[in-house]
Amino acid sequence: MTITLIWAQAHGGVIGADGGIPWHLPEDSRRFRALTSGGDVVMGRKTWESLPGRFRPLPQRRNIVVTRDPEWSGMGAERAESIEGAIELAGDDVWIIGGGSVYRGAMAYADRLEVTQIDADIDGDARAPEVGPEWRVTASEPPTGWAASETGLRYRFLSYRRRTPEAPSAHQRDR
Ligand code: VY7
Repeated sequence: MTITLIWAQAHGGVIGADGGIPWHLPEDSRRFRALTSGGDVVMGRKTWESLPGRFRPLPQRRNIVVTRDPEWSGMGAERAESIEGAIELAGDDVWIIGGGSVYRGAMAYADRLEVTQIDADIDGDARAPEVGPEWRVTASEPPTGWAASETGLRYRFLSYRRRTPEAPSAHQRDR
């Protein structure tokens, strides 16, 4: 099983504002669809509610929604009571698609991160999780600098893998 977190962020890790995504970046929407299609998407209840009606459930994917509300149901969605429960329900190819609180709760289980960085100061009220030193960038598209969107925004796609635990270094050994 591979668990991947996927998000798009502006400067300062802003991922959302007022229950939505405060930009329009079609190149990112296309990449999101291409990567997640055929897999299972796990999202929080607010992210589910934020999806435009015609994209709910996200087509060609199993949609798993995390909520503590045992009464909750959504057409085309499966409910899980926790992130752990969602991961147990999911198949081999799991995509955690947000939002902020679900990313933070899922970070410990993640094998990969697919992060779209947007080179813009955009106000928001939801933030990406911290990406600590246990993560390393394994790919960047473009390899250096930024791509220019048809919208005029500058962006890049970064792929991260969890760093393999390091062997003890020489100065830690032999003591
Ligand atoms: C954005 C949309 C926004 C507005 C209109 C349509 C990364 C994204 C997410 C989540 C982008 C969105 C869409 C585009 C994708 C379509 C459904 C309609 C599909 C994320 N990097 N980017 N996201 N959609 N978690 N991570 O929701 O989407 O996938 O079928």
